[in-house]
Amino acid sequence: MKQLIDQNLLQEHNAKQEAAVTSDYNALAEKLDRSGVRIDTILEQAKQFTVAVPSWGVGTGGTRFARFPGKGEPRNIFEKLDDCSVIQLLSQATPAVSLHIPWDRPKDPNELRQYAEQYGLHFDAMNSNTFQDQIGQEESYKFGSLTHTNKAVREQAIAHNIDVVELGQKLGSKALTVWVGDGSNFPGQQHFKNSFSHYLDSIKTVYNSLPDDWNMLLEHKIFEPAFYSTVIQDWGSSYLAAKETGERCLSLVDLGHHAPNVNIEMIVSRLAQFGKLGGFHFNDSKYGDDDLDSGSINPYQLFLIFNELTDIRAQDPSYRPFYMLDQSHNVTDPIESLMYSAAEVQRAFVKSLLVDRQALTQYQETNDPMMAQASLKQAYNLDVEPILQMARLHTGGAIDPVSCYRASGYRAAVAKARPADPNKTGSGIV
Ligand code: LRH
Ligand code: MN
Repeated sequence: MKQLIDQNLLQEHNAKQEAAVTSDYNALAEKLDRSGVRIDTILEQAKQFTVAVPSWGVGTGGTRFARFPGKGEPRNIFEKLDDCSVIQLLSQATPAVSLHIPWDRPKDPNELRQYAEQYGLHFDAMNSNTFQDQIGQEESYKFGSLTHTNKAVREQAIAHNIDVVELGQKLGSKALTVWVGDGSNFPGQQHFKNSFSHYLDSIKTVYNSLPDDWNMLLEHKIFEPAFYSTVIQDWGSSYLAAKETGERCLSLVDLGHHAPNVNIEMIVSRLAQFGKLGGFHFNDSKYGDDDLDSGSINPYQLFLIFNELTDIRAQDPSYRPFYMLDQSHNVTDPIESLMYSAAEVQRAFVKSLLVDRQALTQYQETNDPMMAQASLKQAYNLDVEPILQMARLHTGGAIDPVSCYRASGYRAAVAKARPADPNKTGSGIV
């Protein structure tokens, strides 16, 4: 398999740390043994855990005010895949890449598929885009897309989504994520029922074009780019639309798309209880849709979300929603942020496996709130880093991906190979 980080450097990096990791791992093994947990069963699950990376996440992100491009930014989908291959090689947790169309539209899908496969990468959910107007586009999405009052605009948006599905089939993807920014900036500007009805008709037409083994994931968002109302504003609207549309139409939860302090782990439980929890866009935020690194602001919330997911999987071990990172890296090296974030999501998952569910259920049934929350904190407060390090070591990754990446000089090398385009500063998330 092709790799862009020297194997000797990776092995030397690991060799220096292996003894320390093994000693930490054995100490944790002994500690877990005392509470009847076999660490190797946890390690196996940690090694299986994966989360997809967003193709648009390896470029430098920005805000509406400015974007400060980093060195060696990828200039096309092939360079984006090169960077994604480095993230996968060192983290061993991100073998899938989620594409955004038209940003990543390849001239030859087969060539792109082979380019990814040389790195052991495959394609996760496809993302359509009817929140920007493309050059030469017939109808504008200024006042919406799938919900627009004008039928011609809705049909154009429907056709785009169907086209993305067809492209995704050639690339081996198995899902379409639909996020629309459709909404209004003024009270009275949009008819809530009519716009939602347009959405339902449009999304049903896209759904009817879906291959039998595909899922469609509807992504809700509280605001932005619309600042008064958004057609798919919350999990309720998303759930209703998914229910109305069909069995393989599910809801996707982007953590940053909720008002501050909303109980997202309860939304996860609700959607799963009614069979409509299809996937996640992991990130973190303090105020709005900040798209900050997962676990960087509120790691306990991330743990509580996985606590719900592990509880759900206790009933149905085959249940596996789509997991993807959806972040904007404005001030860090995107490769470092994505490797670190993948490990933070993996950490939340591993900690959720260490919750004593029998004890928790007992405390819940007997209304012992102190011991109930303490049983969650007991798992959350465990340092599971040795399990994550051992998982990477066993699967050919780096014990410490960020320091190995820095030692590799990859960023300096691509900075030379990819001279910056002085005109491409601008603003916006990508
Ligand atoms: C919208 C969103 C959506 C993507 C976009 C890049 O805020 O989360 O998932 O299409 O970011
Ligand atoms: Mn998202």
